[in-house]
Amino acid sequence: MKTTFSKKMYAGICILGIFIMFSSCVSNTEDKTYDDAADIPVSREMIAELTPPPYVPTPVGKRKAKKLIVNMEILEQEGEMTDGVKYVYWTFGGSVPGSFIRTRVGDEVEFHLKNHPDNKLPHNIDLHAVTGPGGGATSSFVAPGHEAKFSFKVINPGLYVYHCATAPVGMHVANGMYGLILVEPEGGLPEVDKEYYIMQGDFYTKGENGDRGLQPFDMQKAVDEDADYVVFNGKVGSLTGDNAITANVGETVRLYVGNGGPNLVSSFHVIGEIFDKVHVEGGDFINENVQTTLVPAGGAAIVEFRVDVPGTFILVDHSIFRAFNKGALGMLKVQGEENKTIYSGKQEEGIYQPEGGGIQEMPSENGVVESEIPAKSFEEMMEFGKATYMQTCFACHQAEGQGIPNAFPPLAESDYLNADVNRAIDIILNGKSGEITVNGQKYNSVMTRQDLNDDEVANVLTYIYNSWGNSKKQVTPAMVKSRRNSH
Ligand code: HEC
Ligand SMILES: [Cu+2]
Repeated sequence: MKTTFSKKMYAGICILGIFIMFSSCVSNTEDKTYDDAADIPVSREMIAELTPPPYVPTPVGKRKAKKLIVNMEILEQEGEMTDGVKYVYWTFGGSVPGSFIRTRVGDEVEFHLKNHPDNKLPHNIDLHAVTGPGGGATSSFVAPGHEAKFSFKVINPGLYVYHCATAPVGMHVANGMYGLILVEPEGGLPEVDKEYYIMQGDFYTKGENGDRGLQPFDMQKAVDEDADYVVFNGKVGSLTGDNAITANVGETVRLYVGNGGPNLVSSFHVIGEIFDKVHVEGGDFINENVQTTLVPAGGAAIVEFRVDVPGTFILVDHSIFRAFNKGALGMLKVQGEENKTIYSGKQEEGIYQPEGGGIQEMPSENGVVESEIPAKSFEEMMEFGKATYMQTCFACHQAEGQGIPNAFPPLAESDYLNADVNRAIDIILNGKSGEITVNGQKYNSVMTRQDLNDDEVANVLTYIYNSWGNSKKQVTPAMVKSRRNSH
């Protein structure tokens, strides 16, 4: 009632002042703003586009509020947690996290929740974007082979989690039943170049991290909050290597970041980037220039940044053992021109001698000039090599070169290492990412380039090749130097 009246009044004023106030008339009559989003009328129907991670549906832009039909199918299906480890996921739409739902304020969502006849259990959905008891849970409870329908009006803009709320709730969530629903404000969010969907979750398996085979859910570990896997988008490696998300230098990137839990909160961070903007907790409040943002279990955040330099930027939960040992690691690969002002790369290295002599020049780039350093005996190389190993390599590859299953490949009796000396030198000089197979186990992770001079590389590799059952090769500084120069 109130709205119709004020619309007419506006039209009247507009006609009187049509020459002076033309532009404001157009905006006021065409796009009336409503104090109460519940009053926004809907025109026509539309089937919602749903996307699996890391993709998001088309932005709402300037579209009017609509009746939006969401067809969501629940599927219980076996998937891969990491190489050789299988898990039965319960999913909204066949992915973990579930399909991304994109709406705008004022939309009336007609939700069809379908429980596939092959499923074993009843499920439902609680959407945090719903104003109503249980967020829709009580109205959406549905047995296998059935479909439940309910509808709701989205009245608060923001990024919201949805999840299953069927008992035992924790178990349904732990098996992957969560996702994100975005409610854009009238007129849509500002345009950006790239948008992606990332959601963290913690998983609890009967076996330990890396134990092979089909792993059942472990209720006691879940209660104890003792996670075996903490991952982005449902599995280890969902966003690394060929699955990395991408952007070009100069582009703006928006990440819709959720956390399904069930237990752990996420300290979301992108190594080598600063978030220009964070929609804190997915709401209206925007913080700027943020390094790490906290994403609570059952919560979300929208982060935005411009990528200025090329390279691989690593996405992590900065509770850092989760990233390097439990899977919470992803990659954003940025291509384009270098910008040496923003980031130079290593410019020079000198020898620092506190007892005098100041900083000496080191024949840096190409390593140490051999003639200046007398050649070392094999015993000396082993000794220096061990020292370098214990300083730089040990943290990941472990004291006896045994590595850590699923995270860091072994150097002890490594068929990969022994097969090719030049390749091993290159890995230390340039770093390594992408899938490799070491002694029959697949690894798909990142080793950053190690800042060692030719002598140090030669020593450490000689030490490794002559320890732990390896092939007893000797690596000389000259060999390292020629690999360095070949790039
Ligand atoms: C921060 C952790 C980390 C550190 C430190 C590190 N590595 Fe690695 N390394 C890795 C990872 C991860 C891989 C596998 C990369 C992949 O999946 O592509 C790897 C792979 C390798 C490989 C090839 C695979 C194999 O097992 O034979 C060699 C050789 C190697 N590293 C040697 C070294 C040496 C020597 C050092 C020390 C100078 C070192 N690494 C330091 C993490 C690390
Ligand atoms: Cu469920």
